[in-house]
Amino acid sequence: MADATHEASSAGEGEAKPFDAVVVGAGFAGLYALFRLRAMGLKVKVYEVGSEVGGTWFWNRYPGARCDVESMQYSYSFSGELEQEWHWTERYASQPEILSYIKHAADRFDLRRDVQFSTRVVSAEFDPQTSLWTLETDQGDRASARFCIMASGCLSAARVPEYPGLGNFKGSWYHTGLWPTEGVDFSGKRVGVIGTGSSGIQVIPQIAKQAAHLHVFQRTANFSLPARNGPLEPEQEQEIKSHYPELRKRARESPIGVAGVPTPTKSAIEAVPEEQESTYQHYWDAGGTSFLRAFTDLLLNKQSNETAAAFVRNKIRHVVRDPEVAELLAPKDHFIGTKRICLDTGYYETYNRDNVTLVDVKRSPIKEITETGVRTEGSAYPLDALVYATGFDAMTGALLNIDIHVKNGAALAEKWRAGPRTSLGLMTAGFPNMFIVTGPGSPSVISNMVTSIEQHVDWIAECLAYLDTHRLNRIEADVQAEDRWVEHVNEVAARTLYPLANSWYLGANIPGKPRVFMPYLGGVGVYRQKCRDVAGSGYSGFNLTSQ
Ligand code: FAD
Ligand code: N01
Repeated sequence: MADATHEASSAGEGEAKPFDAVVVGAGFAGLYALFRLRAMGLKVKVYEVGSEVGGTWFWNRYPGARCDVESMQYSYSFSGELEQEWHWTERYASQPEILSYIKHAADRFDLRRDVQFSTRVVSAEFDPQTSLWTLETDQGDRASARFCIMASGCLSAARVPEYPGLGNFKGSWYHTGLWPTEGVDFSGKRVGVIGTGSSGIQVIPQIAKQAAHLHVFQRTANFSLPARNGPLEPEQEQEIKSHYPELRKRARESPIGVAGVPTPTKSAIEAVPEEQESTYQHYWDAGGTSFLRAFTDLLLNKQSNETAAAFVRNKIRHVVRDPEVAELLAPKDHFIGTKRICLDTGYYETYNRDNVTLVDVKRSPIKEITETGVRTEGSAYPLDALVYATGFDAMTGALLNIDIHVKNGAALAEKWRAGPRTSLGLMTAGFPNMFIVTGPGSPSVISNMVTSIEQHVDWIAECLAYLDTHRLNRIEADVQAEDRWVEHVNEVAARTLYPLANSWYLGANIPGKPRVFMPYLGGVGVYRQKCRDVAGSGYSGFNLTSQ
């Protein structure tokens, strides 16, 4: 690899520290990028806002937080030793366990020494003259490098809605995605939770156990399936560990980056009602998101989808004793699975508690946050603590929070004004040598993200090695190839029911955000092959120069 020593960039003031690559973020993606690029002999610097590694699992410390891809698969596959030595205690690990795992990986591979914590990258400028990126941080650092790797996360820009009076609340307030390190004690408190997405659905049962009273402010009911979490049986762990490489290979070639999910063979509407019922019951009892793979066309055909949705609604009605509350909790405004499906432990049962009240803020919207609590169109709710489980500016938020631009040229925010445009979700035309890990246009959030992260980082690392071998200095997505990819992503999405929902997948959760379906739905295995073909052809669709 080229020597990292070069002239300081002209962006801003002062000498920029020289590196081969600068990585933004120290979650699963940034840490693996550091590991992989360092192993190639590159001088790498990582900047991370948080004071620790972990990304998602550093920030989302709310009670009840856990993964919904089984831990034996929601984990790194790049090191056989790491796979064998780590012991997961539950089917779906809790946030503290996942964070311990990531910390362990960081220590085991001595990654921390190249990570600068508590530092936010605020700008990234590409200089076409020198072919260098210069990144500036809120701590006054300046670093320059040939390659800029954005591992800033798809769900890392936490969002609180802009309610009038937001700052007036005299009680304490929290966002699930920015949870205090020291934890929160809700004992004896009147608590409000706004939001019933995956985070709300996980945190609500836990807060309900502590609070004197919990008000849940629900705008849209979400479908949730039982996780059926439990201890990971030692035999099962051993069985997986003895076949890990094959399991990982199947995961990489599968539709969603998870091995062992049965391939459905029949459309739901081809099955008679008894068969539908018994099939859904089977998946319901097994727990997990495989429910959506019970039939071939649940995410393609409205009529088929309705059979699954009706099954889940009936389960809700069966669990929740108050029929009015059950009806409010039973989603009717979107197709099941078209908003990210939730997994829960005792969520619907929580509404049978005397200390929990569901407030329908679709019918009676939140008007303002007051000094004492929440005021809706119809009522005032006095609260001691308020929890925003209101989600993220997903997929583009963290990227666009950085002023990414070309010196005297285009800015990413301008280019993406009408929505993100990428080639393979990995690069965006006009911004040479900048790679995005699990960017919009890649399977990312529709998949087991650790599988997708490893695939992206491997692709990037191999690309950098290729440039080096061929004495090339720059790679940039070709505009026409990018247009074709964007079109392809849209076409694939349009064949499904996904774009019909007001989901964060298409930016619908952020007022004013352009509605573009962001993840690639073609499948992890298919996508992987496409990336491989591009690399194998000498990076067709990308312009490589020695400039
Ligand atoms: P992150 O983990 O988000 O890391 C990005 C890091 O970049 C953050 O630490 C952030 O602080 C840092 N950063 C951002 N901007 C800057 C900046 N300007 N300067 C410096 N640092 C910056 N996915 C699954 O596949 N399965 C699951 O079960 C699952 N569960 C989830 C549960 C929760 C509660 C959430 C919120 C997400 C979950 N996800 C899950 C998605 C999860 O985000 C990914 O699986 C994965 O952890 C992402 O890793 P990452 O490194 O790409 O991003
Ligand atoms: O965020 P969300 P999340 N007034 O956007 C409501 C991953 N994750 O943090 O639907 C009132 O899904 C909003 O209502 P509506 C996973 O990928 C995984 O829960 O917009 N309500 C919704 O109910 C997930 O999808 C796990 O009407 C408002 C909620 O807030 C992603 O992270 C756990 C509102 C936001 O739901 C995000 O999940 C946690 C307003 N103005 C997270 N604005 C696992 O289990 C928003 N809401 C693996």
